Amino acid sequence: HAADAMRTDLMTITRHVLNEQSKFPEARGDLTILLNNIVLGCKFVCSSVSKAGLAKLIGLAGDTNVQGEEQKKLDVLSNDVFINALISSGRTNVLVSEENEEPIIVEASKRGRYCVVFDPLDGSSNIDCGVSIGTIFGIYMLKEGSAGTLEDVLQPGSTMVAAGYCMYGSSCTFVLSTGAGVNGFTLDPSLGEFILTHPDIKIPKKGKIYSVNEGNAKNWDKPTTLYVANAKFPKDGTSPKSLRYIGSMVADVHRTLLYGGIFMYPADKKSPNGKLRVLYEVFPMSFLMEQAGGQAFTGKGRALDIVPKKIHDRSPIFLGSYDDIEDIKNLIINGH
Ligand code: AHM
Ligand code: MG
Repeated sequence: HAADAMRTDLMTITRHVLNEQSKFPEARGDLTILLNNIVLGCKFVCSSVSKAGLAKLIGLAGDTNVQGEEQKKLDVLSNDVFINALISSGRTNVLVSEENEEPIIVEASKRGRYCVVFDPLDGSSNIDCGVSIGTIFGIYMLKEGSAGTLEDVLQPGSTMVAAGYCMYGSSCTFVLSTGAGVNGFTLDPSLGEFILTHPDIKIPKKGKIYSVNEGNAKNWDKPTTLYVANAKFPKDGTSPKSLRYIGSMVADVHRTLLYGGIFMYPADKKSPNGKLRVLYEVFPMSFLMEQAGGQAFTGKGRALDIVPKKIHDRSPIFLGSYDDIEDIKNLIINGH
């Protein structure tokens, strides 16, 4: 019976990644081990996020609690957890975190073949009010012959071997691509395991939602202004689009992936490069979008073709349903 089979034959994230890797005879299981450690970090953050409100009762973040120990802020705590999980996997080499000014070069005895770029807890303005936040990561393989330098992570996003995010929302959701489509997993708290719940995610070809911080409209350029005006007052007789903006990239991108539509953080007069960071925000999300059949565009070209110059570089980003990104491209290229 199919329904019973579903319940007794659990596709955990580890099993799924092992299956995917078995298609590559040269794979040594290193990526599986690395991803397992990332998953561990996400489980830890998930549990901490759900207790964040409680933690406030015994002492403010950054304060000392009743035991007299310093309480770490959630984003600092998450960063420490991920760095430890990544280094202890023995599979990493160069790490870039949003929380660290400089890249972390893993000590020789613990080095492996992978570089990981990550934002341990994105959407920090949403922590204190209980709105969804998330972890974003991208994985590069060390360049042929490299011992591990900054050059290994200053690569276009198209060379990533895997990317994903974990959303700490009403449930804890892990979305992953190793370059063969996108799959979504939900944490079963009773098992402590991520179970495949959204196999082979494909973004709808066209959406009915636009997602942008409209408070910046005063400083937008003409194409962005026109796009949003068209979304509200369509000239072709179609219904206006709905506006959804959470202000947590992981949550806004997750909704875009599942429901379709466009998410944008465009350039504006105050921020000519937008706000979002290329390596650990724009690249992983663009990788997932393309793998799900959508597009990611910077306003000038394909987002995954950017060659970052510095690890904390920013870029404008328009990502989402294939047709919706075509619309913004046409506006930028043709002015209508
Ligand atoms: P953060 O890394 O400081 O949390 O900022 C990134 C977040 C994204 O999650 C989100 O898409 C964006 O900032 C929202 O910015 P704004 O508040 O300007 O709309
Ligand atoms: Mg961030």
